Amino acid sequence: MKERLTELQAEALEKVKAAKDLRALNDVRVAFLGKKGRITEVLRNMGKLPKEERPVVGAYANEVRETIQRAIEEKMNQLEKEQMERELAEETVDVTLPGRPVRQAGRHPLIRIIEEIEDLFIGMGYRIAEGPEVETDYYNFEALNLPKGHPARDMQDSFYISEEILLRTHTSPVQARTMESHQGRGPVKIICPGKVYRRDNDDATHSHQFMQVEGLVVDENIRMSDLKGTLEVFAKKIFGDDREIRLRPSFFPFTEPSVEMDISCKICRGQGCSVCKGTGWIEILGAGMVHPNVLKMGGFDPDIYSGFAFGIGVERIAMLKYGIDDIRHFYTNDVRFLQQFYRQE
Ligand code: 2U9
Repeated sequence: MKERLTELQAEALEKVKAAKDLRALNDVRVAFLGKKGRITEVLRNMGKLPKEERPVVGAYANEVRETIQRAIEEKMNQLEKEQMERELAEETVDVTLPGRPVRQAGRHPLIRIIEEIEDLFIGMGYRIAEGPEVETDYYNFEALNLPKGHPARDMQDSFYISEEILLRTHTSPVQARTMESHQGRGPVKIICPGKVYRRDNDDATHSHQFMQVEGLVVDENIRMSDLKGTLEVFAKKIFGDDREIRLRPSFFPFTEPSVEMDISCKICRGQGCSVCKGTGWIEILGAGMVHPNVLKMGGFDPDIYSGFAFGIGVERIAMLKYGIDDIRHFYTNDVRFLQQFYRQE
């Protein structure tokens, strides 16, 4: 029986050695060590041996069993290692290959201007206020000293939804609402960025929908000089320290006195060119001291409080700053236009 075990051990070790993969190795294990395996079968016949031989053969059989088991384990480790190496070799990444280019997006030029304006005014202690784009006639016109019948609120100029509801024509109703919410107590110090709508035929310089940033300060002792200083800081921050400003008298129903602000033309340095139409100056915004009627309707006593307000057309600022000749470029989203702004942080 011992010889039989020795033969089986030699045969098993030979088959373990020849096993090409884990499956074949498992077949060897089942064939020799499994429940119905050949070594198990020999052990089952131990009962037929004379009593004194049984412990010796039994011990030998266990030795054979362990030898085969060890050989299988070693081979299994070796096969697993080989498989792992094969897989790693197949999955090797060539880190020297060039990558696929990723197209990077960027912020829209109008958003860049708005954020730049917001940063500047937040730095001067202003808050940002927002409001609805669909407005009531009251907040869009009435509260801003534009009573019914005023020429600036002609039905032809605005998008009316019903007799009392329209798309806001400026962001001024946000200021009117904010003033009202202060219940007659200052200070109010806000800027209002957002979309506005006017019935206009679209062309290179007009759009039926555009962006504004308007500002409002209401407190005791607010003067025209505060307005002028604020606007000068704004102009120099956006267009450069080398630009001069000037205020010209103007008219708006919601401010009195009203002004328009020009900056000196950078192209001709004040000499006169096609951009400034020969004047040396370029108009950039409108502003003024808040009309007493507007203060009153906003709940403020005009004998105690005064204020200034300004309105900035964002497209116009962006066109002047970046040299854009057609307002429609902002809305058509041609990537060739947009990507020119991507990397100018
Ligand atoms: C309140 C009081 C006063 C806002 C003002 C302007 C002057 C102005 C234009 C600039 C270019 C509009 O986008 S644009 O066409 N705006 O000139 N806006 S003062 O005055 C206000 C607003 C709200 C309560």
